[in-house]
Amino acid sequence: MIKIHHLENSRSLRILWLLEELELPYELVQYQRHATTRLAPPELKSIHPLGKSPLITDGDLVVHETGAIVEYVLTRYGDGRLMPARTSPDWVRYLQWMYYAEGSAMLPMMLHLYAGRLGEAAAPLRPRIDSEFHNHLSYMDRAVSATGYYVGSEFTAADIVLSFVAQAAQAARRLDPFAHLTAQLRALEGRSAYRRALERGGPYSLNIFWAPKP
Ligand SMILES: N[C@@H](CCC(=O)N[C@@H](CS)C(=O)NCC(=O)O)C(=O)O
Repeated sequence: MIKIHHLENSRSLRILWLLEELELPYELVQYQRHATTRLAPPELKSIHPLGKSPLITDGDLVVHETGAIVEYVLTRYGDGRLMPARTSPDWVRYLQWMYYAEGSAMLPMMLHLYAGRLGEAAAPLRPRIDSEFHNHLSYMDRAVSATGYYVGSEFTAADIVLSFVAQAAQAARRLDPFAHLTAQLRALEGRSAYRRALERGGPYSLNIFWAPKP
């Protein structure tokens, strides 16, 4: 059975959500962040040297990195669900979104997060961070404007993976101008599988990272 090594308030909720959508059984191992540094506890490094979450084990196999975990789970257990067929023209679009989420869209979120710790010293970075926020969020907003999904008119794992970007933007108070993305996030968070993942994973908030200081 798949075991999810789940760090609180993290990207890892997406993997619980994926398995809930697929109605696959899984074992959950919970990890708490350090109260001050917010980093993952050292025990995660005994599963994988990076010590990051999400992380799954399936028998002897250890898989890290959200996109790879999603790809592994869908290929091994998905029976064609939550992704377009490889022969479909939508498949390459799906692939792009899957890589884009962590490879590109998270960059402005992370820059914003770390620049926030520099206070005024980060001022020269601000225009670039802000323009990249706008660049990515408007691109994502346009993409979901027609159907509410990134790929065609079907809910896919790309919607799950990219939801974290929208949630981080929401915590940073940057999501409101993007009406389609905001509506999509609301709809996704209403899905019963998402609600079950939240119940199982425990309290979830990204405000501790991205919310602006009062
Ligand atoms: N691109 C990686 C990012 C993994 C990552 O940085 N996870 C964060 C949680 S959102 C983490 O484990 N942080 C704790 C730490 O760095 O100690 C993925 O999507 O799997």
